Amino acid sequence: MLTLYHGATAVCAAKVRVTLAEKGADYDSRPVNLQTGEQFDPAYMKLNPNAVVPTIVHDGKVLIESTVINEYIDDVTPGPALRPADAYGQARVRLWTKREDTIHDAINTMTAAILFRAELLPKPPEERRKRYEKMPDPAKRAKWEEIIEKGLDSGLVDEALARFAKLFRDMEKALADGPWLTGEAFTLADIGLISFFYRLEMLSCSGMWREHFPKVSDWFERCKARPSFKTAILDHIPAPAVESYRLHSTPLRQKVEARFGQVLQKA
Ligand SMILES: N[C@@H](CCC(=O)N[C@@H](CS)C(=O)NCC(=O)O)C(=O)O
Repeated sequence: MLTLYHGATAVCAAKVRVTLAEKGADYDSRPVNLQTGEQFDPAYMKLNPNAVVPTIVHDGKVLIESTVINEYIDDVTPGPALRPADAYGQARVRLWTKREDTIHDAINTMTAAILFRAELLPKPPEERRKRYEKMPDPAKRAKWEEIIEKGLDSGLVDEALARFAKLFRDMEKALADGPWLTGEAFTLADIGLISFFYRLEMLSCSGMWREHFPKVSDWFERCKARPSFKTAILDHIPAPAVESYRLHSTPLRQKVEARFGQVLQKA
């Protein structure tokens, strides 16, 4: 049996849930509440010393890192193969999945600048400091502090937008031979990006591709039409969370789109 430690809205965990859904694999669900800090629980950190989700335990074997977990699940569970059989095809999938950590970092920047900032800024500085200090990784801690304090005015937001601009351009080019990122077959390359796109949509940022990248827009609609989008993503995200994302992001939508337009011109 496979056990998945995950968070309802956590995009990296959703990546793994999509893979499990596409494989038709059952799992024992262990929710980790990231809002109340359950990721820092010493028992959980024994499994995942980085204090993040996802983590899987399969027949007693522990595995972390969503991209690695997705390949492992593809290998050990029955169901349709989510990577080509040949080495070159697998390498082409990996060229996409290799980028996922840097794209996740950019997604995290936008979420922190738009949502986490709105939630944390009204709290007393002492309480905010306590939240930062819990993070074991000093680089991540410094990033959070910068973004929560400066919001969209942080230079890290421009870096994130530039990363999206490059990703969308590369996707638009690849999808000329679509319908999927590596051609005819739906693979882990597509799966790795779906929850990231949905997070950007929840943050009212979908204009970034809808205004400029038609093939990317069509690709995301195809992803959303797959049953796994509902069972692995939509069904897990509570309505109040969706509403909170909408509420905090709608007033910032135009500002983000304008900044993205400038970044696109420069890139
Ligand atoms: N590279 C890791 C990143 C995992 C990660 O950062 N997960 C986020 C949710 S998407 C998390 O657990 N954040 C909790 C925190 O930072 O406190 C992976 O792909 O598994």
